[in-house]
Amino acid sequence: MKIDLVTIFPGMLEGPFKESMIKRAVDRGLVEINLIDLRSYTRDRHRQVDDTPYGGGCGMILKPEPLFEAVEDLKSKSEYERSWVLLMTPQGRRFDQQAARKLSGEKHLILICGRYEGVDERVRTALIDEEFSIGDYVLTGGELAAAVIVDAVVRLLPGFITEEAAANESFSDSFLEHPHYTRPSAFRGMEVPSVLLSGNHAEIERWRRKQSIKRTCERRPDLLEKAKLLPDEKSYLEEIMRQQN
Ligand code: 6GU
Repeated sequence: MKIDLVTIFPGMLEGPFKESMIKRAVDRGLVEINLIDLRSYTRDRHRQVDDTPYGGGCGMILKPEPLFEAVEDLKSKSEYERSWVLLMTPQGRRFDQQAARKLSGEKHLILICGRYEGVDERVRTALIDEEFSIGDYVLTGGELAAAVIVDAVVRLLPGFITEEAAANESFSDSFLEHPHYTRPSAFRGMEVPSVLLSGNHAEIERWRRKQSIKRTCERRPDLLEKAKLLPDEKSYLEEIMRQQN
């Protein structure tokens, strides 16, 4: 996969892809990540990327010409037939795991980081395939949102995570994680649940699923509405609900 990030602050995006697992994916050639400075697609002496809004009002709007030239150039340089162009904006659809899964099937993503009051409407209508927000709060620009989306997408690429982790994915989509423990088995009077020390893997798996459902029920009941529950999971849930009421 190839990911191009178009921004006027490339420095904001340098850190996140140079560490840890995403760096490994880049080093292993699973993904190529390029930071593109929007200013390099300006032609005027002042390298102007934004301008005041027609009709008046405060704030600056990203001009169409540099964005069109950037996206057209990146598409023409790509070896892939199809490029999928995303705009990071608080007005976009809320990004979630399902969107991450869909994007991970693309070969070439171009992420445009919005800034200021927004982008010229002609960019939206003629250049962008999909608009994303990462949540209901306001960021100073789309750079951090783009970093979040790249992270979520890259970890889903084939070969990134182990088979076992991939198999767990559909479960973790609908339920929160169960509690985790590591050594020591007793710490400041707090004991690790004995089932985890029992060596009984079937029993441990049952305990974990039950804890996952309990946590989800307590903290994110909205997730349970979307979940496809197995019959035994349904009975756990009913038991937990009865205990809550
Ligand atoms: Cl994509 N951009 C901005 N500026 N703020 C946001 C956002 C994006 N997603 C949530 N808040």
